[in-house]
Amino acid sequence: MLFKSIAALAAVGLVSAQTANYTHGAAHLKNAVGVEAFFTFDLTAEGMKVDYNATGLNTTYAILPQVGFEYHIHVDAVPASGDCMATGLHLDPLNVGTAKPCDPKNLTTCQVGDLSGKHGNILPTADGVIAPNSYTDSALVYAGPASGSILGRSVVIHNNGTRIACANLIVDGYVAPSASASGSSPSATGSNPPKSTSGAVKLVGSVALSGVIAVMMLAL
Ligand SMILES: [Cu+2]
Repeated sequence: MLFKSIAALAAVGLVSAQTANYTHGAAHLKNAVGVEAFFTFDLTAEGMKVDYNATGLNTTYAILPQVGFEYHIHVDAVPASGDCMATGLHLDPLNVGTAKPCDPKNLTTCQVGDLSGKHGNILPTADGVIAPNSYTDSALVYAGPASGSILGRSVVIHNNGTRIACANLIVDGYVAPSASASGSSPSATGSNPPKSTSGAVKLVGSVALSGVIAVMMLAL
């Protein structure tokens, strides 16, 4: 038990040391038919503060206006071609999958990248203007790219499943690895984490699991 406690402490320490490196990211999505959206991701003491606003998301454009637009963090960056289909799946480091719908009241049922599942779809408006919106999501982290980090990812907006707009999440100070260097960790700071920290990042990536760690520590 003592070893577990020390390991948990060490893991948390490593994660906070890493996340201190990056604090701000932004994604600017734009498509050919007038959809434009701005997302920012700011690391705060409470978690990742997400802000967004958009234009072009009108009720005519939405196939299902009452459902609105879904949006997610996808694992892969948008290629030079701009093809949103090339961004891969939702960021899902805990392998939650999509078999069960995301229940915002139980975040363990939600993929980390399923932002609209956790925080609500973007509902279209008559003029397409989406007023500024904001929330904090503590599952989103800036950490090693092999983990559940949002570094090097993309933001994708869907309309009834179709990927209508996407853009890379550009994080201040972060340089994405080149395609040929996949598997190696890029480092703007020289503080590459050892591979073993990825499990720890996944753990603290979830509010619920963080709670489990806290309870475990109390029990010791
Ligand atoms: Cu998506």
